[in-house]
Amino acid sequence: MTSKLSALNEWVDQVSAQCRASRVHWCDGSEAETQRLIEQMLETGDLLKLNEQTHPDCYLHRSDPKDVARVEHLTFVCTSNKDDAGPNNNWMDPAEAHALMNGLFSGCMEGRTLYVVPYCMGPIDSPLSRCGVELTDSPYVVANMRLMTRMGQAALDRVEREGTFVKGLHSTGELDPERRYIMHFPEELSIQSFGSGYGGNALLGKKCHALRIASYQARSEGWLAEHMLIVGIENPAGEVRYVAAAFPSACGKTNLAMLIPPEAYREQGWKVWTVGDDICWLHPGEDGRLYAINPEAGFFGVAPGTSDKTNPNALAMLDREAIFTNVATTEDNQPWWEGLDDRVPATDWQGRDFDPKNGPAAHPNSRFTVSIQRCPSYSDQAESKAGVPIDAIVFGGRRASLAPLVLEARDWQHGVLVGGAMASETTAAATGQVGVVRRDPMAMKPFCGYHFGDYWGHWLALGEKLTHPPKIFQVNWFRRDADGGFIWPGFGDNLRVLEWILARCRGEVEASETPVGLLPADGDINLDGLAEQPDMNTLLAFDQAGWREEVQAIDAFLQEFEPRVPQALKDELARVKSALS
Ligand code: OXD
Ligand code: MN
Repeated sequence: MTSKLSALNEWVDQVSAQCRASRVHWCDGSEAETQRLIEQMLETGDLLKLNEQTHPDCYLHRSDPKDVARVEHLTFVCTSNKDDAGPNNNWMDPAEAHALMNGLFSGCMEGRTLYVVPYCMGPIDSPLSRCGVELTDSPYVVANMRLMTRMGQAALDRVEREGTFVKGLHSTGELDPERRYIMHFPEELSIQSFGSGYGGNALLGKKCHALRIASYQARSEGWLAEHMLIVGIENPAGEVRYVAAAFPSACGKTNLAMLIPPEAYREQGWKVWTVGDDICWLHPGEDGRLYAINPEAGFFGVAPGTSDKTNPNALAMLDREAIFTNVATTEDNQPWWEGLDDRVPATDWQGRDFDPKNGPAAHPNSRFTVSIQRCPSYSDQAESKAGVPIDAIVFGGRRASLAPLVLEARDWQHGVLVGGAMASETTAAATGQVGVVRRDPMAMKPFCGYHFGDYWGHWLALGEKLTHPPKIFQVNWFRRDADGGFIWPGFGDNLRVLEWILARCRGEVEASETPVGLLPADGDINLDGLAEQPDMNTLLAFDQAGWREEVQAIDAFLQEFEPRVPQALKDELARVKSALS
């Protein structure tokens, strides 16, 4: 097979010759194709079959033990002008990066098949969607891309109609961490990834395209590509309001996207609808509101901690047609991870007999891949061409202290400061130390494809175009008490906070003003039905001295992005500072 688009054919021919691929396979995305790939991976050991009775059509992939997370230090944004990538990215000169990658790709697919994977990010017929083609030598990547994107013939048809697409080239190479690079060329709308088979490094539609390249594209086209879940909240009157929420990796976006309301809420008729759990493309609509689509079609969720208590919806979709990566297995070959239940696993994520001395049985960043359509709370608006209208944008972080349970920004400009100043403790989703507080503006630190100063400027400019902008909030589910325990119950009970947020959006409740934003008044977060009353005084305290230190830290952080920090953002910080003094 070839394509009607000569630019695509020429690129495939050129890559296939350069990599000396033994075969080229154009993916049509069909069921039969997936079955053939799975058979082949079962033969090579790339996939292992899990218990067919309990988990029909579920497979386990064990990655190389040194290839288990995104590698931010090996991820580059290659713009012709270094300053355009900003201090928030590693930068390499495009010519140098191409020379390096050409060397790595040269001959790397000898004896391997080159798969041509056309995909569409977003509903296949939505004008807000964008297409790409990934060339990869990994059948595991193909199988994941089929779950994570609209992949195959329909995407190819759209690529051919439009004539433009993001070019992604990927090879697992030898999985040598010394020969591993994830390169982005935003000016060329292209991505080159070598030496890793891990999700965020290798499924190029996800972080590389839908965030880094798309954020760059979105800036010139007047929209936003964000690291946000999208969730619909239906109240007892049957009205559904949509919230987009940004959290750093492994801070519970998947859980929030498909939360089950507390019993008292369920009885009243509250429901939650999942549109997306990780990435959100926000476009201004003609009515002056912001509309969101989820560019993805599946979940690549963190397994550890997922249980029928924390996320029953996720668990319900993980017993069929799922790919598990780096989880442990039980004696009867069911997938298992820490926090799932109290069974003792037989085999750890590296295939060894489980021995607690070797650390956790499942890798802390082990994942499941599953189609969003399997989600019990899948929204009937997830395929909407126009997207869903967003009432509230929520920024969240993992902070043991200071940041209150919820805080409302005064207006869009203040909201951009709140998002830009976000900080969170690091998690296992990326290699490096876990638990260190780092600034993670809009949860985009690892994902923004250009200079943060320009990015904040773009947020501010976009806000000016919206006659009905969403309100912006900050949340923190992770406050700890003196013994280190979490104060807020989290999970389904986070709906209590979302209820307040939506009530604020409709102007139904008052809030109390502080220099750093608006806090719920006493008693305005509904705690009915909670077995234990959390310490709301701590959760909603305004710590003036703590915030004074915080604004100094924010100021120092913003300075790192000079001279490109928008004046309006500095003015906003100055306003907060003076209100605090
Ligand atoms: C993810 C991540 O995989 O943010 O979504 O690391
Ligand atoms: Mn993510």
